[in-house]
Amino acid sequence: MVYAKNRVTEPMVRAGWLNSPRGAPSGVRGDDAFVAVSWDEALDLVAGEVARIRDRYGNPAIFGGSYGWASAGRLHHARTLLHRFLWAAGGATLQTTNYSFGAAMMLLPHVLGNIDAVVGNVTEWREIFAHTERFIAFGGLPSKNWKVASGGAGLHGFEDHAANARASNIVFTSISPMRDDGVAAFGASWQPIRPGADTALILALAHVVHERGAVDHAFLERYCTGGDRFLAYVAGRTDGIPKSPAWAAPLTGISADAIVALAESLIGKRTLFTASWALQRAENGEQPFWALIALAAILGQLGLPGAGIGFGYGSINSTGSEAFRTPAFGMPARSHPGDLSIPVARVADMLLNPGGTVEFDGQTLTYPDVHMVYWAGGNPFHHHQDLFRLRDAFAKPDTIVVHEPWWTATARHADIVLPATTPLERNDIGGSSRDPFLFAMQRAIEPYAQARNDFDIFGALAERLGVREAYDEGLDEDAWLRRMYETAQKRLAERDIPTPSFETFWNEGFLRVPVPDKAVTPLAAFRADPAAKPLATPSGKVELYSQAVADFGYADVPGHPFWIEPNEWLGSPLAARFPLHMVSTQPGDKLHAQMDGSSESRRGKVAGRNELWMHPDDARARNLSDGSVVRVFNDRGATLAGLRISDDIIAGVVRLPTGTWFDPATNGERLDKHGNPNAVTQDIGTSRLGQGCAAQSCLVEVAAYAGDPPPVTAFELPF
Ligand SMILES: Nc1nc2c(c(=O)[nH]1)N[C@H]1C(S)=C(S)[C@@H](COP(=O)(O)OP(=O)(O)OC[C@H]3O[C@@H](n4cnc5c(=O)[nH]c(N)nc54)[C@H](O)[C@@H]3O)O[C@H]1N2
Ligand SMILES: Nc1nc2c(c(=O)[nH]1)N[C@H]1C(S)=C(S)[C@@H](COP(=O)(O)OP(=O)(O)OC[C@H]3O[C@@H](n4cnc5c(=O)[nH]c(N)nc54)[C@H](O)[C@@H]3O)O[C@H]1N2
Ligand SMILES: [Mo]
Repeated sequence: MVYAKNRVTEPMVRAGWLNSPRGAPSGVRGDDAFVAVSWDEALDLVAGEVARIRDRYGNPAIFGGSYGWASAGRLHHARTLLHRFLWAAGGATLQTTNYSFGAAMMLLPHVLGNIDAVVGNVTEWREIFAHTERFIAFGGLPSKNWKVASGGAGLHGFEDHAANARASNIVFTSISPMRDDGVAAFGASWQPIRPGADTALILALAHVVHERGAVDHAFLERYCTGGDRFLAYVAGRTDGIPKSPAWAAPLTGISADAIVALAESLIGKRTLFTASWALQRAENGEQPFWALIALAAILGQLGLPGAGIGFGYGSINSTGSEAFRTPAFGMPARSHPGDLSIPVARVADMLLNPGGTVEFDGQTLTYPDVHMVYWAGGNPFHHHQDLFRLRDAFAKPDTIVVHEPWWTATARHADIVLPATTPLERNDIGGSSRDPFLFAMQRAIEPYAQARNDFDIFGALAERLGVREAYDEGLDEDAWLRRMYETAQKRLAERDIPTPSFETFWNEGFLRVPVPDKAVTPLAAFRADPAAKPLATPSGKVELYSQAVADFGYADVPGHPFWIEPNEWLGSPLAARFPLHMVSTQPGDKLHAQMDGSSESRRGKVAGRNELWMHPDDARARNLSDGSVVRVFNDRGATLAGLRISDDIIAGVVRLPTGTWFDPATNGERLDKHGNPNAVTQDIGTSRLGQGCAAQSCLVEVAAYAGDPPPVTAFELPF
């Protein structure tokens, strides 16, 4: 991929933009020629636009949110560097929360006082194997997700944990529309469920626990607010609808008997509940997480070793690993106190509605009038929802700048594309806090063609704007790497962990943080003494009823866990026209859309396109054959995928992973030729509270593609 023909080899400027006066209409983005310019000319153009927009419209008119993972190395983390540069240049509009668990990030502080339950500070596997009797995984435990951690994964625990699980007496249950390989590896049983229906199931489980007289009232009294209100709702006393197994059965597609049996199997057992982050990347995604906390609470499980709640065991590497607290820090990102941050997934709304407002966790934010978009280290034309709407949004700003190693769809929708290096072309340090390794990422080759490090590109821009000192403090790559390492040494020394010299670390290639002696049991201190160790919620307790949330007055997030039907799911009227629920999971063979053009990623394609999983009954009903090209569509657009027929997915649900490079037709049709799920997903927030990415709530229909499908051009050069 370093030498791929679709590398960006030199600074490129869109012809329409280059030939128009700055700020004037400049033709169509995403379908225009590009012209090569020298680095000096490119840097002058970018610095000139930052200065022009800032002086004419103010810093908020520059959008530098730039969501995306970029690369593992912590120094050359493009998004961080962009934020530092824009901070030095006076500020910008940014993005807050993330696509991964944005809804949980806003909800959990109201319920548990912080976001520990979702960022990995959860029950460790060693505690699970010592204490747990029931492990209930909403969304399963797919091994593919364990390959990945932001900052890099060094310790891969899936096989060990799975082997320990099979050898243990713990009963593992996966509740998911899909069977995944973790089900077999962990010896789990698979309970299929309709997507988007988890809250109904959880409420029904609570109903059975309540009916059986198994509610731990002493726990609710001492540690929670609102236990009574929640139980009154579950019993149907507030709305006349008991959330019984019979009520949940048609919503979830699970028989009432199976719900009763599952609930009874939990009573009196040390139970750990988890949900994959995917559950909350959906309309009302806050609710299944809040409801699961409530279920763990009424069973009295929070704060016990091996029990309670922890999100994301099936979502990312090192959830449940020991608390290594590996200090992997790059250059600190900076922002000004006045910089507005929009909820991350509201980017298209912002561009399309300058001066419009958005409700967000009790606040009302006003969208700025953005004239310049700057992206480095992310691929919104892969990651955002309803990409044809994003394309409309990207038509609006005066100027769009992108740094990329490759000609992604985002680069193609920019005006100025600057060629960035890959990790093989620079020195860096990688690592992440729940993984024991800090690793030296040594440069293997010289920068390819005219590629430059983001670090140096921003340095040159900062120089032109007279703010270089603020940006890099006069330090070069080597000096920053040494400073990062010294910071890590200091943090580890505070914990009496000795470290080798920088030279030794660099030559050996890694440093390994030892396993902490004792596991940390989440909420144990609170459970031991709630008065002395209150939670950081208004009541100091677990809030099963939140007055703060209720006071927001949001119908889509009432004051306690609530079943709210999504607009798009198999139970909605729209299912008459689009009868299949599409889930878009993380891809198994890559990190998001990175290096989709590589041979490894292409090997996984079906008919040269992203793979669509479909149940045999659904394929038969549509006369579709395995390996054929199909059209996945709804009112927002269409995308072409390759069909894979499988009974690892339930009927009525299809799966189209993320990670495929968006390849829109150039004739104006809302058609993606390559199978990116975001050609058809909805661009809505999870709720007014979280405003997270709601990609999983999406109905589609699938049909055979009649005639010769158009060729995929995503990996070709756009000129
Ligand atoms: N439908 C649907 N959509 C989703 C999701 C879903 O579940 N369903 N999941 C969402 C989630 S959780 C996430 S995290 C996002 C992921 O979305 P992104 O994080 O945007 O995806 P990546 O493909 O990792 O994008 C990183 C880009 O940075 C580039 N890059 C790598 N290294 C460097 C570098 O050093 N410098 C520069 N300048 N560029 C570099 C890569 O080539 C790549 O194009 O997708 C979201 N989108
Ligand atoms: N290989 C690989 N691993 C990755 C990534 C990658 O790009 N590649 N990306 C990483 C990132 S950034 C993130 S945020 C995490 C995301 O981690 P997750 O959000 O956990 O990952 P997904 O694969 O989207 O979904 C996990 C499971 O949830 C199930 N699911 C979907 N909808 C529902 C539902 O409504 N109910 C129930 N019960 N189950 C449902 C799906 O069947 C799927 O098996 O993955 C990380 N891991
Ligand atoms: Mo993510």
